[in-house]
Amino acid sequence: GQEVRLEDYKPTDFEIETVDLTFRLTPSRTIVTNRIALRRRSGGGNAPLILDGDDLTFVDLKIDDRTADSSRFSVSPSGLEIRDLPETEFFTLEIVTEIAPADNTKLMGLYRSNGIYCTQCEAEGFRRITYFLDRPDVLAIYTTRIEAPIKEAPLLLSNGNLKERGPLSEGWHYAIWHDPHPKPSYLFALVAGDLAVVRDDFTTASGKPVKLEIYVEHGKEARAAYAMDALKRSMRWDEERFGREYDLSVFMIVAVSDFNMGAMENKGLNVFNDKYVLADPETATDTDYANIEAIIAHEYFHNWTGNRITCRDWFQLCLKEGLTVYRDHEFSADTRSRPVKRIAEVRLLKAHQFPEDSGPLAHPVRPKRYQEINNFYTATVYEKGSEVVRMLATILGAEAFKSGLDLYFERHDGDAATIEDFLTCFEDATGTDLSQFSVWYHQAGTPVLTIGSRFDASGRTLTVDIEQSVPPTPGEDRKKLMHIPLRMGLFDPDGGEIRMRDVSGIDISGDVLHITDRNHTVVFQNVQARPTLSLNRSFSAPVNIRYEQSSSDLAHLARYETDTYSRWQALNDLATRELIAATGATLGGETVQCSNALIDALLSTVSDARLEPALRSQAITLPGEADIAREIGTDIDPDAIFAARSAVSDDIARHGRDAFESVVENILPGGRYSPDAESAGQRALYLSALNYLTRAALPPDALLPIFRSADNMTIMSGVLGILVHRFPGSAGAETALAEFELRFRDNPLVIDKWLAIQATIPDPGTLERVMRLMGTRHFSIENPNRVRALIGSFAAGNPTGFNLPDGTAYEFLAEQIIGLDKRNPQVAARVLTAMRSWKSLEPIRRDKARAALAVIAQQSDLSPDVRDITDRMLG
Ligand code: BAL
Ligand code: ZN
Repeated sequence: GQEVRLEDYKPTDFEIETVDLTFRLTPSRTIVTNRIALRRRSGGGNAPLILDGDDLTFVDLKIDDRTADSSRFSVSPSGLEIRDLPETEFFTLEIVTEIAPADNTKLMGLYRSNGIYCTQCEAEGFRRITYFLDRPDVLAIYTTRIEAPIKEAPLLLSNGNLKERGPLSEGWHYAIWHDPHPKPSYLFALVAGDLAVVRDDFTTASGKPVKLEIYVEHGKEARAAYAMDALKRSMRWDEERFGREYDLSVFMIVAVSDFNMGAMENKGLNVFNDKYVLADPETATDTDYANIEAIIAHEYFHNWTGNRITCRDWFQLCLKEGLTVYRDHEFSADTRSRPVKRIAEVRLLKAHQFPEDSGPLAHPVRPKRYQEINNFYTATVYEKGSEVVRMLATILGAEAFKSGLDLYFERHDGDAATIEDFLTCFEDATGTDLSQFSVWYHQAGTPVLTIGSRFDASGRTLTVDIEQSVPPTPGEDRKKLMHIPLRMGLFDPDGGEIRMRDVSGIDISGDVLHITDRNHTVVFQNVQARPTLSLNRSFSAPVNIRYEQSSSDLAHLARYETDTYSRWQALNDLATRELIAATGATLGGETVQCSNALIDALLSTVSDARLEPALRSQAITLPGEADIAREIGTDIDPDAIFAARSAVSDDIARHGRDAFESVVENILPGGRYSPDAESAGQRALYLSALNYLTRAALPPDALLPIFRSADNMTIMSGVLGILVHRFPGSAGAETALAEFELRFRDNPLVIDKWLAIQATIPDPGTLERVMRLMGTRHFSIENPNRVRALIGSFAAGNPTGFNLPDGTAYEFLAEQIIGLDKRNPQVAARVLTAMRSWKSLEPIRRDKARAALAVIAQQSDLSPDVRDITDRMLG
């Protein structure tokens, strides 16, 4: 592929004002007629018009309604160049192409999912439907006519409002949709097929009625109720919190079973992976419910941050994604528990974005180069992009942040904007210079703050020295200084919080230190006794903190911090330190023991009934094996980490048996299942405690009856996971797996859980199990959810089972990626990123990993997607 560079951006010579599409749908031969009205920009000269295409069969071209002479254009499956265009300012083109939705295995463009015609156009799928200026800064008004056999496709949907529908001859019918809002091609959508609908109504704050419609497969209507509820709450919240109202008379969501992404925010017609729509207590877990709520909200919020204001080019992807993730995080925080949500966000950020930022795939939140844009829908663009917006709110304060965002909505409504446009709004609204802050968008790598502190008892001063640095990342050796908002707290020996203004050797409002220089020294005065520092409270900046802090100081914070997130952070830091030491001990052949400081801190938290159960569950959930690996950083031996973590867990379980038993006996909510955050937290705590008990007293036999009597999927799959992971291959585990399969064999979304649980068994035999499962009727290489559940979970979520020292699992993955790449490059490239941290493995595994990646790289016919990932990983 050709590298695309930010600095080469140039507006188009032509604008497209209107697009009139006609689809005549049949599975293997769909005819698309695309009539576009163009306007020549002044200064364009008589440059040719070059339209993007991908895998298209050209049928016909008319210019101003006259068939074009073949000398005036050149056509290939990947482009249409038209020369000698009319010299008038306005002219029309009518382009006819033929496509085959049934053969479209890439799931980009127009394809078939379970007999349903559907589209996915972001980022560059529209060019697989027709020749077009397929880029986000070309905004046009679309009218879409769909024709199909009534029997096969009684339902015909596209963006905007339905204008007309009626019968045609020979059992066909048509519908015409019109979207009054100018939009880029990536927001185009079409759905046709036979689906059931769930309806509801919404009245906007200014009194406009909106019809809400969720389309699902027949018989699944009841499972859309929670999604509908989440949609209505999202719409209300966006009005109340951000003043954003919906702008069409209908909002539609369609659930399909084959989808590369989670969901897609097409204007007025969101298309969703059915995993993020369908839920009921028997088949969905608490996590599924929370994900549905968050993703419904995310796609809905895109209507303003993404659709009304879109991106000038794909380098600006974070403009819509980072901001929209921030908005959906805030929605969940307002709707559920803010500290619990924050802990989950940081855990996710550290698990996915930090490794990306410290490995071969590191890139800035706004990249400057790409080979394949599909590979930039990353944790950095999304999650770090959201953290950057959060820091902006921290630096400016809530009021000023809101005024900047209001200005952005007002100034750029209808625009294809840039990150510079976005930041300028905050500068203009608040008079703040954000030039240094903007480095967060332009520079890759996780900053490090190295911190030292000295307490002078006689002078009663506390001196804190802070140094910032950013490790080098691919292509960026020298790093610029950043503006890092560091929230900080001080606690006295009795656990009381020292107010910053009472020790005001410095000018500080609230508890935020603004680190802008390489070295920063703060002197606090009138400090009576050596205080304990709490750093990066509420995770105010996505940085790594290097600060030597004693275990007793961490335990002190775990007990007294008033910022609940930071309380958890202290416990987690304490546990991480212990687990790193335990890994070292394991490698040195020593026995592993857990310190009393950690055990006491964990057990007093788990038993503290004043804390919400979700928080107590988060507290006793030790850092995962991948978290420990990330903190160790180099020469990773996953087996040693697993052994160390197991030994520490055993120790905690022995000491905490009474506490865990008491939780298991008392915590579960009574009555009918409800997915609310509080009940979900109780179930999470129950499962965490039960997991520990299997290390202390509970034999595998005791788990089977709990599994069998579960009346909701959270407990059922949770107990199944504990049983299967703790006692792999045991009779109880295999019986439970068989019973689960029998009960849910016709529900693929539930079977995905069954596949994922087995793919993540920490056992050398799991590779063989995964291979065996691939041969069953439950697996299909054609369905992205199945691939992610089985192969994706194995590669990304099973550190010991996947990182076999003999490299056989790497070879297996390479073979799967090569095969999958021929069908669906986007999913293949995504699954392959599981190996992004291969360079931090110990030498034996590292060599095997490199060899497997080299096998992929040697293929001559790789997609640009997999080629790009492989090249960067090996680079
Ligand atoms: N725009 C792609 C899916 C999402 O982020 O909403
Ligand atoms: Zn998004």
